[in-house]
Amino acid sequence: MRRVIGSGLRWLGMAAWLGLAGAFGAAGVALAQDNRASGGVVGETHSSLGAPIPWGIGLQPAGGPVKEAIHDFNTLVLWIIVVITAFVLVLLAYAVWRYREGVNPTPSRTSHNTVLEVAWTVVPVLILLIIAIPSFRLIYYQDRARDADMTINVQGRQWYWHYAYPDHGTLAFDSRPIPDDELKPGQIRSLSVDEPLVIPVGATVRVLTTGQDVIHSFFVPALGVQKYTIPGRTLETWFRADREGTFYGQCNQICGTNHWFMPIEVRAVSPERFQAWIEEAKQRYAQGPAAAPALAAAPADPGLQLAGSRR
Ligand SMILES: [Cu+2]
Repeated sequence: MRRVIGSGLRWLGMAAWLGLAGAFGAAGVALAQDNRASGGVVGETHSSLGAPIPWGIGLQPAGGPVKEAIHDFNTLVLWIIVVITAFVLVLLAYAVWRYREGVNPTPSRTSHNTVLEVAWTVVPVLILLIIAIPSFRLIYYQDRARDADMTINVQGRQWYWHYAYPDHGTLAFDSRPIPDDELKPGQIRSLSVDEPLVIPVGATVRVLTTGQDVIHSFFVPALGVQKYTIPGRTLETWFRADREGTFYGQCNQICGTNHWFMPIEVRAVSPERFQAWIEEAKQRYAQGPAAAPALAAAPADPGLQLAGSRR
């Protein structure tokens, strides 16, 4: 009788674990769908596409081709993980059930099986190959823009961002977050900035990053861009926004006390609006000969000069 109760309890325990796993899985899928749905709606308003949302799970909606490629790769790996996890779960459940003490009192003492051992070595190698090939392809895709329409220099500084548009003369400016008590409706705390990075929709933007003091990292999830900004070095990457919208990001390299003070706001606008902004920005940021140009004003930074000279 005790044995029956014991085995019953064990089964109950296992059923509970399976139930819990199923519930978590279902919740995860539901939240992922919820996330996608709200991303779509937000995207239509053009106000906060490419921003984190409450209870968001999964990747932010793609704002351009680099992020789409990341989504594809993420989906591939996710499904491989799902299949492996399900396979192991089924195998485990079967072994527990089939070889339980009640039906299998004398266990087999087999310790080697050549076919099995070769299989469980070769199959994981094949799985890694299936992951590695698109992974490398993605890394090289993100690496640099083959035919860039424009270049933006991004410099991480303690603690704000400095952006320069070398294709438009000396146009350069700093970008800082908006204080909590000055936020206007539609602006996001700790993400909205006073001077966003503005880009034209559909343009392939080459991004050259450097750091002025310590290592920062330029990270805009919805555009699929993440690059260190390292003092004395110029790194290259690129992005393109395929639709108008605002894409938020943050410095995601712990860079000091005010690390949180480095949000990124990228605004993708129509080419006409971009031209208008360029003209207006040139006026607004026009500085006296003493203060400008920004590139010449930073002789201690060979990285940025190199970036400027690459035009
Ligand atoms: Cu930083």
